[in-house]
Amino acid sequence: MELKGKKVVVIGAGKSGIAAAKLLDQIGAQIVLFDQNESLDIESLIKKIPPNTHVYAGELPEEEKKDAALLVMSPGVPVDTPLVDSFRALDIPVWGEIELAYRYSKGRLIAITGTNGKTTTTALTGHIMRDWYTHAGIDGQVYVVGNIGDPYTGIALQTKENDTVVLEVSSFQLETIDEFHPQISAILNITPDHLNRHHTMEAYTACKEAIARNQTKDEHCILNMADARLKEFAQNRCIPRVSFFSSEGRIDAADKPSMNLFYEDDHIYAAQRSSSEGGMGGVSKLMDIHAMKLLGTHNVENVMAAIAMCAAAGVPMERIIPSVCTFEAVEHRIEYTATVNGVDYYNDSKGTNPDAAIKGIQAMVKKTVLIGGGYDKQNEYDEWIESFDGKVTYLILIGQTAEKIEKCAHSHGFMNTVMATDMEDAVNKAHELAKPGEAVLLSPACASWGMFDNYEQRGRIFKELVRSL
Ligand code: UMA
Repeated sequence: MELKGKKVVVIGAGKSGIAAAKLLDQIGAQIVLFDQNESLDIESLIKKIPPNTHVYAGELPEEEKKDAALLVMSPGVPVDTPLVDSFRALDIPVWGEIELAYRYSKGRLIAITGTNGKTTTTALTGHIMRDWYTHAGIDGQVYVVGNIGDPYTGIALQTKENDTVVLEVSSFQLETIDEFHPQISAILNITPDHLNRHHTMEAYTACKEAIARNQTKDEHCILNMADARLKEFAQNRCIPRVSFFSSEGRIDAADKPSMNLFYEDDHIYAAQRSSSEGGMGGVSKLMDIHAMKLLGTHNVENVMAAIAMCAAAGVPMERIIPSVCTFEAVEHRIEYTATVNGVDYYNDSKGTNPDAAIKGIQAMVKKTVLIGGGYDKQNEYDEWIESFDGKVTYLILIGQTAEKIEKCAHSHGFMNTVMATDMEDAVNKAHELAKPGEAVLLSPACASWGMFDNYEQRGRIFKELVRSL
């Protein structure tokens, strides 16, 4: 679609909407930027967007719709609303921000979705690809964008044929794609999430599966075999070649160039056969999981998915594995911080709800002093406490939820709770209680609000305090 000189309405004036407006300005479209928040700070918004943009907050005048050529949606804006219906009724196409970016980008596209693990897998895949570009002297760039933080539209026009875009894609973004077509895709897992937006598990699953919708049979889709929904997808609807990964032991070989990966006895293995040979195919040991800096089985899955994607992109295995070993956890996700007096400190400030915090505990291999508590989102903490399973020696509590969590811990027979006044007090108490050979984990199971601006600030303060012990 030629957009030069045409009017394009963009909904949502957050990161995606602003980046989309800039792209549209560069291709010569007339931009209408609309945000439903009537108290939006228009003065500060105007400084960030192209000068000729028509900006509206609260209500969009009817006349702005009539001659529009396209509606571009920010991911956080739902699509099943009367406003979006009114554009559709006028036969105006509706694209998500990633569809717009896709239409204007060049080079290889690797796209990653899933309920959990997307950000780590995207960052790791980008890290391996960047190492490979440097090592092989490839004259091109590797961009790591999308739901991970920087919008895809922000870099689309800069991309060249030799570049690789590694894109984290959420279900919100996949809801409004049309021709979006990665050469390599991955769906890491599908468990209930965002059902307030997608309403049913079927609709949510369909959004995730859409990542591979436009792929051809010679392209690649990486799927988690331990996820029954994804196994069924592979059998019945997935068009591209499938490479499976599994953290539940040995799986059959895949026909080259696909490659199945599995995790057994602390090692990651690849299983592959050439179709002309037939038979069982060869199994090769790729790496000992202790050589990687990420912790937890969920991270072994993320690593296997990244290995499969990079192998599909043509990166030799002898380059992939060393890059996996140098990759550090994404900030605030079970991020190794320091070792002080033989005690390892980890920052999992992103553990903002009990489910995420359970993953943090599961990832610990040593006895652990846990720091938790924070803003009260009315969650229940029983399952979190039950997951301590003899591994947590002390639970140090901060914030609004401290007493509620203490009561819950005591009701489950976990009595080693310690109250702290703030993060500094918590870190000092952890320092006193943890013995050499043990670990200290900040994984609060609560939001940070009330004590900190956001989880990032909470994590950074924790790290500064640990480093100054
Ligand atoms: N708005 C409306 N109407 C609505 C909802 C929002 O007008 O019904 C307006 C808001 O007033 C606000 C703007 O839209 O001004 C915000 O747009 P947005 O919610 O799409 O957020 P962006 O700032 O554009 O950030 C988005 C992603 N946010 C969401 O999907 C909610 C970011 O993912 C992503 O990093 C960024 O684009 C760049 O690609 C965040 C996220 O929470 C991290 N993602 C969810 C997740 O990971 O679970 C999916």
